[in-house]
Amino acid sequence: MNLLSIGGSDPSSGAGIQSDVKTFATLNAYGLTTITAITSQNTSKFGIIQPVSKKILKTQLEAIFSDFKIDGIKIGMVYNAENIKIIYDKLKKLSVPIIVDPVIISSTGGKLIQKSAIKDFKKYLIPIATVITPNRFEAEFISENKIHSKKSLQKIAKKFQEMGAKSIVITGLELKKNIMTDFVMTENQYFIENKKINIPNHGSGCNYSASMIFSLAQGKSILESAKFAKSFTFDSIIDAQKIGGGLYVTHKKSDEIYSELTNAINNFIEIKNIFHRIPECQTNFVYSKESPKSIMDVLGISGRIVKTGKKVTKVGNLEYGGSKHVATAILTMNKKFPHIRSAINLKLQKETIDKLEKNRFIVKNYDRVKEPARNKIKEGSSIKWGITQVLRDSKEPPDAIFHKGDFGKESMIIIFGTTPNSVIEKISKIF
Ligand code: PXL
Repeated sequence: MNLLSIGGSDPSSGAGIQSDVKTFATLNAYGLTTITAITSQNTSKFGIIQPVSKKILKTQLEAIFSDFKIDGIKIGMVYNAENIKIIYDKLKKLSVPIIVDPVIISSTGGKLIQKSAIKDFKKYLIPIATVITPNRFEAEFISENKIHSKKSLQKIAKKFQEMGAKSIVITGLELKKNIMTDFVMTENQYFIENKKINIPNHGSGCNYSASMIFSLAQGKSILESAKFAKSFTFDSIIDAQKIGGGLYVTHKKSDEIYSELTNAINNFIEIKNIFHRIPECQTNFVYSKESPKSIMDVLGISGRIVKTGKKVTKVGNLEYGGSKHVATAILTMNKKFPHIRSAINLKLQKETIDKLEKNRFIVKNYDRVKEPARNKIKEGSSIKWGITQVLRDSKEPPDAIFHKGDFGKESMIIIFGTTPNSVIEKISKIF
């Protein structure tokens, strides 16, 4: 996925385009940038701003749009009216999600937009916004209204919609003590709440809009994307570091579960002739957090690993909650053997079982035909029932569990391991 950040350069990398590239990388998306202005600032002091020339802004955008397929765009600091018009001109005909983050003042007091540009900001940029993401101050400043009640929030959000923004998220509202609320207005209205974290920081606003464009570009709804962005930003403040002498710089650490599973999936796909092992219902590969509570703690592929002819590819993205069946298998296994956190489902073949046994792996099976009828009705409950049967008298975790199917149900084998790499190691011993 290619995401474009249009904004200012911040040499501390805490905010601006540098921060967005970090956010996109953490999310495993590719980040492209277009610089509107260069600032000199650090974590304690804001220096000066030099906007770029019209020509270099224009040609940066042309360079990007002539070469890359862009899946989503975030607009941050634009600084002046000239820049606004050029950006509008290059973006007005695009049909990708666009987040407009109306940055006005930096956390260290720098003025990130000229007063004279506000009019054009409203005229040109707000109408191209799929979502506009002001914080409380920015919402009040642009709408020229004060937030003092839920009613006034609705009024301001409506005002933004009248200016042309499709949706609005007003972030950072302390409507209740120690709770940070974001107000989301699409066709409907929502409040998203989370604990307040008292870490004065540099970067959280940029983290919010950058992570939200990632989610929108994946085809998620405004509400889902706002929830994702809130949680991402929460983590980025929790993980903030004191890099310099002033404010903490926010940055969400990369998710090791995500990177390890991504690598393992890539390795799996590369195994020679692996298409023979993909079942009709296709394959999922999952990796659970420690002590998972539900499938939402298990990372899996929202689509599947699919075969088309002799080619095997990953369809969909890695998401927590992305798998139901294989995730349920790992949840059931993990309950009894907490160190087992990864699994993959493959086509059941005699050759596979023979090879597993030859390598002295523990292979167990259950009979789906014996599943009580009332259990079968519940979607996804068979796998839980079957694995529970197998584990009832297992002292050690099985490396693989299979069943031979039932009327209309395909047979299947699931290989388990402590990590995706350990699953791949087992597979490489048998294929
Ligand atoms: O967080 C808003 C922001 C955006 N862009 C640049 C910034 C800041 C805040 O400091 O410096 C370049």
